[in-house]
Amino acid sequence: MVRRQLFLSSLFFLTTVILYAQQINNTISLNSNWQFRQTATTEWMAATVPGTVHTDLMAAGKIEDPYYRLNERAVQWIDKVNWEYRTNFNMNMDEIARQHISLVFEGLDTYADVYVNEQLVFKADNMFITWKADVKKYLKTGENQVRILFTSPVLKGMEKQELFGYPLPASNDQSEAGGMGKNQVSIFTRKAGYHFGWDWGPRLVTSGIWRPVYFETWDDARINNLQIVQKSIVKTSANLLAEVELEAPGNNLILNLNLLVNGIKVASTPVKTSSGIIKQTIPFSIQNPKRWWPNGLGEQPLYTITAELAVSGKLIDSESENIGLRTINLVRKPDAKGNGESFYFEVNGRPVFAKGANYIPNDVFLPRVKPETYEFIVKSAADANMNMLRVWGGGVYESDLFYDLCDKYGIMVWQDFMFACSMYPGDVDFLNSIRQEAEDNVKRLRNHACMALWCGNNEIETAWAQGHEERGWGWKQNYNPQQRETIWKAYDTIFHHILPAVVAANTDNQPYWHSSPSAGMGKLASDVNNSGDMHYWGVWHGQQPFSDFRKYKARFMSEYGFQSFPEFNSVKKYTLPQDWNIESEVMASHQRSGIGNLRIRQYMEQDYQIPSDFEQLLYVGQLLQADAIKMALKTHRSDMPYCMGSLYWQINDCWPVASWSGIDYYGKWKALHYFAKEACKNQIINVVIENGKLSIQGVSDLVVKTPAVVRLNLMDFNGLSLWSRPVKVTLPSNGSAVIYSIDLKELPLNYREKEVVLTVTLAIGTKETDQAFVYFAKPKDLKLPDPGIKTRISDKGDHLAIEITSQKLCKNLMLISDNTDVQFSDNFFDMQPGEVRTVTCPKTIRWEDFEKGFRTLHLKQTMK
Ligand code: BMA
Repeated sequence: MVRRQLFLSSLFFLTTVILYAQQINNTISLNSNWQFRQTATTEWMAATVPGTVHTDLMAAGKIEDPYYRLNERAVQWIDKVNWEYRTNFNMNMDEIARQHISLVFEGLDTYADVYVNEQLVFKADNMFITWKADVKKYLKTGENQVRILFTSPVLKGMEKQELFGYPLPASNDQSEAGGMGKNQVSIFTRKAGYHFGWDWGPRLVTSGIWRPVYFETWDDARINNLQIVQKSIVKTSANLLAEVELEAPGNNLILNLNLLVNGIKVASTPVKTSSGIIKQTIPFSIQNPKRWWPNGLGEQPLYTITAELAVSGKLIDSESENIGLRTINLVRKPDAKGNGESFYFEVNGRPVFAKGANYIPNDVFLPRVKPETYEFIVKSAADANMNMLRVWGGGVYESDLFYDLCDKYGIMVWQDFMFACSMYPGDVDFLNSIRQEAEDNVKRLRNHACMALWCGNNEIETAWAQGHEERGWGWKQNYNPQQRETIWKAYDTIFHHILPAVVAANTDNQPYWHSSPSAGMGKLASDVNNSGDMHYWGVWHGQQPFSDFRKYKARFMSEYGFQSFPEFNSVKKYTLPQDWNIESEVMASHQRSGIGNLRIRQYMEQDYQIPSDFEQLLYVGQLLQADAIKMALKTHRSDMPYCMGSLYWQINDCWPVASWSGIDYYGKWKALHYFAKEACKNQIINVVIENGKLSIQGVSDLVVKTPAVVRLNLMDFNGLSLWSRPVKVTLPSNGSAVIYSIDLKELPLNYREKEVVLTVTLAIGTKETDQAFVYFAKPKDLKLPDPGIKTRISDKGDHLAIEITSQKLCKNLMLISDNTDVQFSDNFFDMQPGEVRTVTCPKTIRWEDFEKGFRTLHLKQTMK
């Protein structure tokens, strides 16, 4: 996103105005002094901008927190009425004297008629577009007013559905919960799909000024946009182009355009104006370029490129972009033996296995997501050794900050356009709006180093399954031939024409993939494809065993997942003690997948004893989920280079809920996220027991062969060693290989499968870099001892160190802090008999208070 420097009115500015004819292009924030009311009522209340009607009503004490217990139900009326926002503000003579005064809304949600001093300026109808207009003619010196009328998105949707003539599929639109009967009208409005409900989200259809609003005041010229094209990068130099778009409505003015790299001027060029938009290309180079690498593979150096515009020697405008020097390509080339087609990201010329997760918005009420929350989620991805997030198509094109953080932490972004699990209308206005939305967002995000892929939509190609009568989600069958043609034509136009054309025209060849999953243009994805990307839901939706992760191989696994509940301390935040049962009305309302609880139970009873205690049930549920996803991540990585990506569903939550997330709404890492951190390390071992054999797969993301030692130690739960073996191995370069295997018969198990564990440790040099605890029976059948856990907490100033000793084997030790929310450096781990381990956490309260609220839970405690 182009960052416009904010020159706030100051003494310096006033002096400048008087002394110089040319003035700086100025940004005047309009985020304050807002009020709101329901239309046709008389009570104006204070509003926060950026914000939403729901959060404003909450702040005004008119509604309760919709996330608490069943409160969501009581606020469904909000989206069925209209709302009005207004602000009064002053403009001084100097401001009014400027040649141009643009009113800019970075985001309006969604049907918004904007008035300046009661003159209609525009009618917004797309949440994802930046709305702007020159409003100079409506403004005056002194007091002015901006007023916005927000029309109900669901009533508008109803109108549009009536005009369209028949409903369109929108599987996740929880219209019934919203009191709309079968009318799933979300698809008629360009607004975040998940606001209408999803299988992990509430139905809270917001309205409001959801991103900043401001005036831009300027005179002769301004910089509209700055694109940095990376032509070539070699060791000694990077050759780039700055494509600057200027707006200068007057004639025959000589402007001076300067280009700076990290504040140092590298090029300067005169520009002659001739009424309108001017595109200026400035070639420049960076010597001895430092490359940007995905997390784990190198550094993430960024360069600040600035375009400055001067008139008569006076600087009037400036735009900056932070870029990372790198190439990212999506490589899809046929295998030598005709066995399908690759699907991998090549970064700086080398294949990179994409490790990560799918990402949804961090809240239904987007404007209240704090910068710290964005940083926490992106950093959590990086801390878990991930290198990619997929910004999924039912949410929003994220805030600039999110992509800045992905640049900073080396997280590549797979960016869906905002279309998911639905079919959309294809009338001219709708298509034009989509085109505008795509252009706005592609231009805003294209310079980011993290940007790896643009993807048309989520799961629509497979759901509709054009040309395959027997396939799809049963949508086609609801329409007559003419309707089908209309619906498919809209799909084809949006995803095969408009969106790829926008990406091609506005980026330096950034890749576009028409739908996720897909086996290729015109080829539907399935669970047995040898090309494209795959969403594998056999585990979970299809009730297949976890071991089937090994059966279904993909070139790139862009979705798979398994649900869990938030931990007990998180559940307490949105429930009362009478709700502490997963089937209670409140817990069930915070579980939006109809089959969710049933599936968790079905899988849990296969592997674990189902605890009757509520907290223990939540805990075991998290272990179950972590087991599933760890196995999938390790399996996909072991399938390298055939498979080159694994993104589980989903990293985060948008409210407190049972879901597929690895981090709950309150920021607590579930067992899954700790396990993912282990499974995503650059070099891992994957131990597989299959067909009477135990084999160890070595996986490495580094482009060197690494000599290592694997130590195997079979012991009983008291620590008595029964068999051990050190093995010299070599981890492959950027790949996977079986580095050791042994017949199970050779291990002295002696029918004690339920009482022994095999630890497998990977050592590189003197460092133990990975470890696996291998059991020979299901957790529910293990004869676990009481491990005799002892802990000692010491105060280390800014953090606490918890020394944990386990006398006997301890399975899945969970550290719990009841008095303060902290994140432990490690959690949910197994401990060997006699092991001493230190875990740390930030010190947020007094040692004594922490100590009082600290406790542990381990698997044995949940078993009969
Ligand atoms: C995937 C996603 C979401 C959904 C998830 C869990 O298909 O694309 O639509 O929330 O599955 O069912």
